[in-house]
Amino acid sequence: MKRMLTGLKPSGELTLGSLIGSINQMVKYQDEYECYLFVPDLHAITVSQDAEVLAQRIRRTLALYLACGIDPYKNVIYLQSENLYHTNLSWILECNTYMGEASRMTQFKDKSFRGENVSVGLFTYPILMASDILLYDADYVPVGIDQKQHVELARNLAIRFNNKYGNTFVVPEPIIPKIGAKIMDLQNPTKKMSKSSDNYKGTILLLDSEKDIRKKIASAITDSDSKIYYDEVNKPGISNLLTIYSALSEKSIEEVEEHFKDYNYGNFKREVADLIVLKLSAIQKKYEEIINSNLIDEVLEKGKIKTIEIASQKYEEVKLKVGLHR
Ligand code: ATP
Ligand code: LTN
Repeated sequence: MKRMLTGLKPSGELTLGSLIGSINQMVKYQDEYECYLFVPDLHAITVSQDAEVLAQRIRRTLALYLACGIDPYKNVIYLQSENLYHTNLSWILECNTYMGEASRMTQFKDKSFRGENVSVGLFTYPILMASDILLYDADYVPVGIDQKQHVELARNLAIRFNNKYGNTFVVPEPIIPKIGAKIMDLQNPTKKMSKSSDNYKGTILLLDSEKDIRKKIASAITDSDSKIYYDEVNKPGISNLLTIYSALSEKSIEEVEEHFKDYNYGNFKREVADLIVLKLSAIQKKYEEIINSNLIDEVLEKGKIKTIEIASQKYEEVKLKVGLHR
């Protein structure tokens, strides 16, 4: 059975973008592939975090995975920092990564341009991400478009290592959703909807109240035209809402355009909000049942044992090939 793996950083509250771009892909494929879903908490500390808030977010992220429909009995679910092999392999991969290729990562350029006190971890984190993927011989990695370049780095590192030391790693492939690979900010539809955005009105969080969801969609930036059709360049706001509706309803963009063609913007937004509320309220109901139960710890214990076993074998193989032994 092919293996699929992904993770969502607990550096903020999960958004509608992460649901559509990443989690829903895992939910869709969980019967077809052996799925590994983890919380990359070591990635979260590439930017400064409050310790208590981070610990809460780790739990909330796990509860949300399960509430979104990830089956805890079918999938391997784990916490990155509980498995030391991720950072161990990352070091070996770092020593096989060129400064030039690491410096080409556009997300680092964007993030470091915005922030002060940029950490070395923020620069090297795509290599830790490669380690997360290669340790488990993942065939497929479902991510939003912003992470495609990082999965490509993992591919390049796998190929380089295999060529130098003999076949060791599976070369992973990114799985980018056809619809919703980049859900846009509602207030600035040329920018990605992100959990670390400064404008809270632009991002829908999975745990937002119905009232907030309706307000955010009602105030989403559109245009002065009054027609509803998909045109990313001239109508980014409307196109973004059509994409959200299409991804959540699992209908094509053409079907959704046809459905809304005679609507005015107000009614269109109301129906988009209705669908988001319907989907997120079901998730929130499950989340409330899970967050204070023992399920999270049970699942993590199981995941920890299984992933340490797999990762230790891969790491030992790598160590031997590299010459790290007596
Ligand atoms: P930040 O923007 O704060 O760095 P993020 O929201 O991109 O964080 P994650 O929550 O770790 O970071 O992203 C988890 C997954 O969801 C990644 O695969 C990412 O590509 C995807 N994702 C995140 N935001 C979006 C979006 N707006 N549209 C589509 N996919 C997204
Ligand atoms: N870097 C990703 C999160 C992440 C990840 C991974 C995704 C860390 N390790 C391995 C897929 C596979 C992010 O910032 N969204």
